[in-house]
This record gives sequence, C-alpha cells and structure tokens, in this order.
Amino acid sequence: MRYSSVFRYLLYVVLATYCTSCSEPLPPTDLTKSALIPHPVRVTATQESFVLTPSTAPIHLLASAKDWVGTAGYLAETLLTHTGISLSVENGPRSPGYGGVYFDQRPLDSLDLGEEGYVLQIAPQRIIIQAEQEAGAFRAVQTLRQLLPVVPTDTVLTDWIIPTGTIIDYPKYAYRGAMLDVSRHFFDVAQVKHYLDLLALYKINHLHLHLADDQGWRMEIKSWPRLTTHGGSTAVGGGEGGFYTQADYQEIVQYAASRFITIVPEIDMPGHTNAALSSYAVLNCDGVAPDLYTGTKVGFSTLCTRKDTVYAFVDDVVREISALTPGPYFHLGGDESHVTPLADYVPFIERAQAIINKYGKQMMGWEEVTNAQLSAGSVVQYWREAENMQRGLRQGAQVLLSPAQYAYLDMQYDSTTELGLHWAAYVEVDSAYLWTPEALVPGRSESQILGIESPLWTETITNLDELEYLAFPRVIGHAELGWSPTEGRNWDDYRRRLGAQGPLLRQLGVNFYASSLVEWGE
Ligand code: TNX
Repeated sequence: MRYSSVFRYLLYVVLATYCTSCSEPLPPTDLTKSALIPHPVRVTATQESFVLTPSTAPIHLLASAKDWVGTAGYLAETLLTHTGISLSVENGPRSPGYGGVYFDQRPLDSLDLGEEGYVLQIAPQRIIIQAEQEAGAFRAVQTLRQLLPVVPTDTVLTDWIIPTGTIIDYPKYAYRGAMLDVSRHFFDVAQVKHYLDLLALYKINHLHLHLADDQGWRMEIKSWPRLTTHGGSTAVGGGEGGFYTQADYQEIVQYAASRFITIVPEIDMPGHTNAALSSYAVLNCDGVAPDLYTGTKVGFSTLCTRKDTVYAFVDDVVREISALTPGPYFHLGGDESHVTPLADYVPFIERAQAIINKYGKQMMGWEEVTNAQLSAGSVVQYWREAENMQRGLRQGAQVLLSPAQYAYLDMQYDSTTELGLHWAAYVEVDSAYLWTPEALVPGRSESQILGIESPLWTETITNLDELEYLAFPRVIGHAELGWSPTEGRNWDDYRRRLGAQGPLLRQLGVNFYASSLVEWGE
C-alpha cells in the first residue's frame, strides 16, 4: 500500500468512526469536485454525505419504476462487487422517511432529458434516481458507481461516503459508440461482454461489430454455412479464427441490451470480402475461389457486383442478421473497395441499401458510400476524407464521426507503442480528447451529427489485455466528447478527472495505458 492509500484509508477509518460513534454530521464533502466522466450537464452540491453501509435499506423500486428490476439488480450487483455490501431489491409502498436508494420513473418533460437523461438526488438519508426511461436510470447508476470511493482491495470499509447534491444529466449525442473488429482477430462472446461492461461505465450506448473482412467471416449464416466453417477458420497471422453462432450473437445482443447498448452489425461489402469469396466460388467474377488470406493488406477483394447470385447472397445475409438484431442499423461497410470500378460500386451500394431497407433497417456505411444515392435514414461514417462526408451531408444524411487521427483506437500512442498502427497519426491521450465533433462539419446544423464512434481495428492485437491497452483510456475521452456539453471543456480539468479513474480501472483489472500526461490516482 502506498502512503497516499494508507492516508486515505486512515481518513476513512476516522470518518467512519466519527460517523458511527456519534450522531454528529459528517464533515462536508463536495459533489462538484467529484471526478465524473463523462462530466454531467449540471451538478449542485449540498456539502453533506450519504453513507452506504451494510445496514443501508434495500434498493427500492417505487411503483412507477416497478419494471426496472434489471437495472436495480445491476446496481445491487455493482455495489456488491465494489463494496462487498449486499443489498436486496424490493418494490411496493414504503413509509416516508425510509432511507436507501430509490428508483422513480417519472416524466421529466420540463427538463427535456430525453431517453437517457436522469436526475440523481443524493441526500444524507436517501438517494433518488429519477428518469423517464430505464436507460436513463441505468446511466444514473454508472454515475453513482463512479461516486463510490475506491479503496485497496485488502481494506475492509463499512462506511462508503458519497457526497450529497443533485445531478441533472443527459447526452449531447444520441449515438456514442465503439467499434470492435472481430474479423482480423476474433474475440469471443465472453471477451465482447467484458468490453461491453467497461464501455457501459462511461455511458457508451452502441457497439458496432465488424463481423466480416478479408481475413475472417465471424457470423453464422445458416443459408451459406461455409462462410463460417471455411471463411471463419483463420485470422491475421494464420491463427485459428472463430465465429459467432446465431445463438452466440443473440447472447451478445441481449447482454448489450441489459446495459442499454445497441449492437450494430457490419458485414463489409463489396470490398474486404476475401473470406466470403474464398468460401463460395460463385461470388467471384471468374468463378474461382481464392485462398484464405491472413495478411494485412486492404483493398484487393470485391464481390462480383454484376451477378444476381451476389444479390441473393446479400439478401440472405442481411435477412438473417437483421432478424436477430433489434437495433435500427445494418452497417454494410463500403470502404476501400479499390478493385470495384465506381460504375459497379455505386449500383451495388444502392441495391444493397434497398435490401437493408426492405428488412426494416437503416443503412450505415463508411464515408465512401456517399458516392451512391443514399436513402432517407442512411448514416455516413466519416473516417478519413472530409469531402466524402460532405457529399453525404449535402444529401441530407446524418453522420457518425470517427476521424482516424483522433478517434481510431488502433493508432499508436507514440513511436514507442508496441501495438497498433500509425498511418493516420500517433494519438496520445490528449489528442484523442482535444477535438470538437461539431467543428468537423462547418456550416452544417448540429442535428446532422448522429454522434461519434471509436473504432478498434485488430490487425495487431489478439487478446483482451491488448484490447484494453489500446482502448483505455482514449475511449473514455471519446465517451465524454459524445455525452458532455462542449462548453467549458478543458484538458486540465479532464486530465484531473481521468487521473482519478486510475484506481477504479486498476481495481477492475483494466490494462490501460498509463500516459505520462496524466497524474494517475493511487
Ligand atoms: C482502414 S477505416 C480500414 C480498415 C483497417 C484500418 C486500420 C476503414 C474504413 N478501413 O480496414 O483495419 O484502416 O487502421
């Protein structure tokens, strides 16, 4: 134990003794000084404390919130893991003046908090989580979780002090996403769930899965079984690959939903398709199936866009995946189709888009899809060329911002980083944070920005430790850019709050990059 943690521990012991041995109020704590990320919209402090103890009353669902058992259970589970305190969940009427944590579903029209907004009121006697929808209550639980002190694991703490006051909070953008490439290297269901849990802590609400690329097809398609039995059998560097059965995929979708995260499936087309082309000769113009590919080049493969069979294939793939996907989007890739002539690329995107729309989904595509005529509701994902995005904006489309030089989690932090690439930039923790989404679309209404997303391409990583190293802490900064108001944002304040996440990340076992730009808390 370092000196500062010993000191903090002693402070807690003193505070706890002080609190339990007499009825004097605790010394003041200041909610506005809490190191929350994303920074909430409004925080007011009342300079007192709520103390969570083993004798705190059960978590209570008021009648209005009786259906929020999932989120209440999640809170109970989180408190148990973090503090060792086990609280049950109850509902039904309760006498006034009773302590503990309450959930209250209520219209908050006057505050206009939207689907994910919430009000978190912390008083010395009770904590009330109010939201219009359960998603908002779930985001509030993450705020509460970040307010818990982090103590060394060998410390037994019985009194967990939380500063009092009110937080009114809601997101800036509707879509705050992360993307995981499971094609270049496969990440299994348990690994994806682990990533989802970490993303949830920072209020990220979409996980885009890049399910197919040249090196591997990772999603079972019942009508085209060789896509996975053959196309999923390897990975970059020649590893064994892997794939999700449809049941696996549903498990991921459901787990994500319990964290109010929407899964966005991507099947990259017409380029980035070697795994599919190798599985079915018929998808190739020359009718010859190429070998599986385990290198890292891009832009060499294409579906034969003039064959009807290819559209039957696209229809089957989109139909099967859409049927298992409750979210509104189907991502069809569309990037780097360097060997598809533009005259073939454009009609392909338009036909595939029509198929996606037929199965009730909105198309998402990388910025190159703006070469085609987009239908209403299609979303353009910007990654590199502003001009490609501008074409989409002129068509009236919404954009999802993933500028590679700030948002790509596979970029190296600096020239000494062993994992990752650097074709777009070296992206230190400050550059990942210091950009303003709305400045990327000058002259456009902000309503054309759907949100931001942090892609993690996996050519250079094979396991969770490596995934965590590249994603954390940069994705935390992106989460704040997507959630918190731009006004008042500054690096020094963020740096302080990020440093204070260190103990929590360490306690969660996250292998984050401890950038020397940040003073990490003990
Ligand atoms: C570009 S970004 C790609 C990916 C690579 C990535 C590596 C995009 C739409 N395409 O295929 O994995 O660079 O950084």
